[in-house]
Amino acid sequence: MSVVTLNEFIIERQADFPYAKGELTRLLTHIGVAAKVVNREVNKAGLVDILGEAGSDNIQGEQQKKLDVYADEKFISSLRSSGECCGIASEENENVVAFDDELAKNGKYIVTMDPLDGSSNIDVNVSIGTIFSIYKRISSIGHKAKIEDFIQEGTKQLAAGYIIYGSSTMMVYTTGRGVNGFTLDPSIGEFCLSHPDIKTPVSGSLYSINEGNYIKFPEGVKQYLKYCQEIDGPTGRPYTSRYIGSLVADFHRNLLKGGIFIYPKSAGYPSGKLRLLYECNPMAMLVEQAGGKATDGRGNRIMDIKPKSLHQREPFFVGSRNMIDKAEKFMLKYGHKEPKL
Ligand code: P6P
Repeated sequence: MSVVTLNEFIIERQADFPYAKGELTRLLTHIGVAAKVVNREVNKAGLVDILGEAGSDNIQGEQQKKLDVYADEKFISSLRSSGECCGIASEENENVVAFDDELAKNGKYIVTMDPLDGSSNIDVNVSIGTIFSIYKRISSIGHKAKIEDFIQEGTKQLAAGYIIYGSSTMMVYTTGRGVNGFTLDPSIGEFCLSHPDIKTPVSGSLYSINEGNYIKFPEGVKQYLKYCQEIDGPTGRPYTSRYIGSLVADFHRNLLKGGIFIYPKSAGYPSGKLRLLYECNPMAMLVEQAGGKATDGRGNRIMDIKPKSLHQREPFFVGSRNMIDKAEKFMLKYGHKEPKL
């Protein structure tokens, strides 16, 4: 079977976007380049620990950057040089990064991203990831990006995706015409199409949630967990609990195998923990394109939520359609309010 590289695939699909005239193509290509650079450093992370803690000087005497700061800088510089992106909202930066060079100010797109999600897992060699969304800017071209360019509903996303730095490194993305996965072949330094047209099973038998927070969960979540753990062979229960604590890794496994991931609001996180703009919305676009569902546990579609701020958190229920519907029924019946502890 002939290998299709990410760049070949993006160009082949460019025809889907006649209006984009190759701009979206260039953006996605630059994201792919930055992903390869970050992948190289993530794979060396263990060595850095041997040679010195992050934040100290490495053997070249250079100041060793924390990997998430490093990833943030790499993606920002790659997107800036694409000439298509006028600004970035990143988990690593309190405010938007609005580019002020002429080339970038003429960019028609903005990117929201978590450059290295789950980075606390690096020093224990657990999979981590980069998550991104691409939107058309609202403010006028030729000027610096403005906050209104970034606080758009998830339904306005033109593209969304993630890179998972795991047992292999993959880039999974959608431009609204299905979901495709590409595995990095280190021998040629290219992402190659390995998972064409990903569809997530309508039902699954995996549930992913941090059960350590059980006492802080709303009653609806507690009752749904009991449902998952009951013995009922015909429905495949008890389900299997699988929780890595790295969103990209938990999401990727459930996307391929079927399952539900829940980070609900709780007494500890009254609005949930995950960020709407650069964690929930991109994953919501991907899962819907793959036939799944993403809600806030109160019957609201994640992508319909109008953001109020850059780093806004939302409760997050994402995965196989039938499992989300069942969880929402428990939330409706038993309540989604977090307990007062
Ligand atoms: P907890 C990682 O810090 C992260 O942002 C997501 O990748 C992950 O799903 C979640 O937090 C894990 O949170 O509270 O279970 O450790």
